Amino acid sequence: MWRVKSLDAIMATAEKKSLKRSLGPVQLTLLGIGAVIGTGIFVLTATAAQKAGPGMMMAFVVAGIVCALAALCYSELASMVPVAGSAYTYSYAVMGELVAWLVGWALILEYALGASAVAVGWSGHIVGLLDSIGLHLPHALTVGPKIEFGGFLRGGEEGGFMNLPAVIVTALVTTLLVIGTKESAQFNAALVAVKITALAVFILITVPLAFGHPANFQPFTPRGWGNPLDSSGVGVLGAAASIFFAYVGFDAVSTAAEETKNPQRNVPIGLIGSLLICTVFYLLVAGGVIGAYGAQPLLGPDGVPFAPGAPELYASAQCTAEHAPLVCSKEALAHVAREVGHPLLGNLIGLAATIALPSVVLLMMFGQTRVFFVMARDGLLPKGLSAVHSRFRTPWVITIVTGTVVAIAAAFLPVGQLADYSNSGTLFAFGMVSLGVMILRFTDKNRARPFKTPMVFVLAPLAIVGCLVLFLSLNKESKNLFYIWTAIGLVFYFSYGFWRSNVRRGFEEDVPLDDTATGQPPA
Ligand code: ALA
Repeated sequence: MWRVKSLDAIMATAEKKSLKRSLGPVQLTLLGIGAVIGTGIFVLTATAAQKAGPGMMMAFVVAGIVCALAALCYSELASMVPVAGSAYTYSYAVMGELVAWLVGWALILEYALGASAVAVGWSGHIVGLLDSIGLHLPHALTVGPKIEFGGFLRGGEEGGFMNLPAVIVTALVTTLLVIGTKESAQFNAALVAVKITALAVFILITVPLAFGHPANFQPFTPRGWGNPLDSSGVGVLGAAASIFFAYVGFDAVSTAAEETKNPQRNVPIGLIGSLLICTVFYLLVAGGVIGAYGAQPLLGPDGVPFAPGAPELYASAQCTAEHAPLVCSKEALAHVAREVGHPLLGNLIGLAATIALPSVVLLMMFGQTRVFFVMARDGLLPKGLSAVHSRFRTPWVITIVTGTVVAIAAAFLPVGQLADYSNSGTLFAFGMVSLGVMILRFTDKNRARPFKTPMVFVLAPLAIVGCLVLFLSLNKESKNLFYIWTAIGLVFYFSYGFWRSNVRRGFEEDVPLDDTATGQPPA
């Protein structure tokens, strides 16, 4: 289980294989921005406010710093090993199969549940838009049922049954992915423009107002900084652990390395470029939200703040009244714009999110299918999953499996909880990548590093500590789900992957897959 897949073998398999190299640096940065700006900023701003009040600005900074540190580590590995599979592939080469498996397993939380979270965020916007034109969908079909299960599954609302819009968008995206990557990337570029425009409009209408309301920034940290050791999941660190979701997705760039032209140069540009652009936008948006509208947490009847996204919060008198506070909204930015005197622009921001969020679902599901694809190619998951469609050249079986998982989670769980589950997997993967980059500096000193993480022995440990602190700052449901998920993964590995692994069986290149990839039956 400690066997590694050699870097040379990884590169050789990639050379031979099957996905088209079609992405350049601009497309790749757009891929990054397309994957990053989404539900986090458009929706979870409300969750962050309930956890930290105006202190959520600090949460954006903390989460952004942790992501930037992880991105620097990612870039070194992505430029050295420019193949599909991102954190999973790197871990296989550096820390061995068991760690790689656990990372790949955690990436299912990141990508699949992340895609579900964004699909639910999309649902909030389409429901809001339809409401604004007088079309009210039945409540039961817009939220999941109230769930409280064993301390690791929590969510839903009174009277909810399933989130139908979220299921529909997932089905549409799955279809696009089966049709093909190239089309998807071009589609993505147009939608990135829509998102950037919406955020820019939001900043233009709210930031000037913010200067007139300095009192909205007081008290700045009504729930303190939070304590990673008490599992409450609130305060600035609790908000950072959730809002971290707003930055996730830049690693989709490295996941697409195998489909990138000149990946040695273009992958680091795509990763770091997209992260920088997003951070600037987020801080301006957060400042605008707080200053123009206010972002204080909502207190329950007992004077204690509601749990973010709790059924009681949505049922409270303040949330059911008109002009509800930010923390009640499932379409935070559209809501704030409407409430500060721009109903039309608010609806347009909602429309922009409705148009653009499916691209985030698409990118996260794209990441998931590529990770699954490589894991199946390596023999850790059943081979049949990695079948490539003869006409579209896409891993269609795995895409449909992924779509089904994403749709089920989106149907029944709320956005905030899904995002937190997703973050638990992402933080684990980022931590492992940051560890891997240091190990590789010792074990493979001489290999060319087109991008070198600066001050790696300072920045990589900081990235690891940052990931750990954010992980511990998640609420207890998310941490418990992560532990249970990991335990299931271990059982699966020792009963399947351990025995079926290509590396164990002594062939590092997968000949049958290359045959499948060309659409020909294996010889
Ligand atoms: N960062 C992406 C989002 O916020 C996943 O939707």
